[in-house]
Amino acid sequence: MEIHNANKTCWNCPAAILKGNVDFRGCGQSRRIVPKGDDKQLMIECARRPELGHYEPSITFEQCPEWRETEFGYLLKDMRVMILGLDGYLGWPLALKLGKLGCKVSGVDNYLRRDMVMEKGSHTVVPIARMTDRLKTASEVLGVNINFRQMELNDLKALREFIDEVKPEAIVHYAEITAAPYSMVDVEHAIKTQKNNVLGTMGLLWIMKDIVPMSSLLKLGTMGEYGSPLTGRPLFEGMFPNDAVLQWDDREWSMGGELTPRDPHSFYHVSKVQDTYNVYEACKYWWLRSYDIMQGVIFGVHTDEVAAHPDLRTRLDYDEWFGTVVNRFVTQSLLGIPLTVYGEGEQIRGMIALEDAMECMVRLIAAPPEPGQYDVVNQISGLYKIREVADTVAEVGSENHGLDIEIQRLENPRVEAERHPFEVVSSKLSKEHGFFPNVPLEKEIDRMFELLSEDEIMNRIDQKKHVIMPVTRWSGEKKESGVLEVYKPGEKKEEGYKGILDTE
Ligand code: USQ
Repeated sequence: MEIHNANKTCWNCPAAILKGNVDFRGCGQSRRIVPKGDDKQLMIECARRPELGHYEPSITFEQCPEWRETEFGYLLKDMRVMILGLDGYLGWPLALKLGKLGCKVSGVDNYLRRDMVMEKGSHTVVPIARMTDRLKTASEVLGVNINFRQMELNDLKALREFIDEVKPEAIVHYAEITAAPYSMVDVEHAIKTQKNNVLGTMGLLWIMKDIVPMSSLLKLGTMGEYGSPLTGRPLFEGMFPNDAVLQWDDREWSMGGELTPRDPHSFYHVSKVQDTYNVYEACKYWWLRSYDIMQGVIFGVHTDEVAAHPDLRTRLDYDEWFGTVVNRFVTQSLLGIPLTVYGEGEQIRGMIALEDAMECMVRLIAAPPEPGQYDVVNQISGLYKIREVADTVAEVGSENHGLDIEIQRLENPRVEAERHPFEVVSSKLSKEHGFFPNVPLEKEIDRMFELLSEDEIMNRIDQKKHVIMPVTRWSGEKKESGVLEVYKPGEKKEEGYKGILDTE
């Protein structure tokens, strides 16, 4: 089978030097790439192979000796990848995975996530080592050496210096506050979230423009940018397809290539929408290149690398602010707390296991967008109703781990549609990047039960169990949600509509 990125060329390669040869013009989705001077051809130079001089950017990854074959496609040899937010739930496993694949990994973090979870009186239930120990163990156990610097993303001077020193060929931007409920606590938390996320990304874009305009930016967005629109219109991958037409007022209006409407469901999700526009504009003005990755709700604890040693594990949160729904339900099961389904539980979300999400990221890093290209992928592997997730966690917990689990429906602390159409298009990862999900929900839930049942972790889950019941309401009130109903898994009849995931 042909490797998915074999035919990409220098045009996609971050080592290609375009400056001086090419004039870029861009407006919206219409782009013109014009050779400079009298030349009729586009010519480039290669930062990695200066001996080639000026040449046409037509060498494919398959032909180029700087790209080598891996299980995730061709990957640039010793590719310099910088991860912003390297200490986080996703940043750490990705750093290890890329390091194992031979990338030169660097990264920054200011430990904000550790601080915020502590501020809310909680802790990660999977204990994580201090950064110095993490780095030491990564080197000793996996042979992965990471160039880490503690840094605020908003310290533009320090960030600029580090990026200038490393000259990353890809930058993964995970350095954002990730939590919808945290952003809804009060005005301070809302402002902190938007300031950190929106301004952090803005600063990064300007620095990339000045120092590494050819580097590809992998920016973590969220499926929650689209929300769950009641019109039921498909959730395309960021933009309307070229042939999309709006029929209105007896006329047809072409929508092709326009960004699709966003309908975020918290001030956190709004910050991601603002990032989207800023990244989109930067690609347009400065010919930066970016994947905006609309990731669904992530869950799980496993990748081969984090499982290699206890000091390499990644964090797992279960509190109402930072714990995502599957992770919360598994810890609740272990504590004997009925699983906290908000509202009707008919909300549908796209989800993806940690291990699968990491594979997607590697595949995207291996296939950079073209100069000026702002591309969006919807990164999910399945659609689930929240009630269905609760049933699945309860089933795996009782069948494989002997637990007796109940489910409780709570007054929904959020303002969100509890019953809605949900039709998601997620075809680029499979069609263009060769990704097919490997980790079903049940499998990862089972692995979570295995790991979280360890004595030390059970103690940690028990220690902070007061952070489980939600008290942050989107209305601004502070009170615990009342219980609407308690039931046994499988007792409630499955309603008809399931959501549609279009991967073709
Ligand atoms: N939910 C429950 N019970 C719980 C927790 C959540 O019913 O105990 C429901 C929520 O009401 C919501 C759904 O589960 O309808 C998902 O909630 P979540 O807390 O797992 O996820 P969310 O707040 O949407 O945010 C998470 C991540 C965020 C990411 C997003 C992807 O924290 O960083 O952007 O998932 S998405 O949901 O697709 O927007």
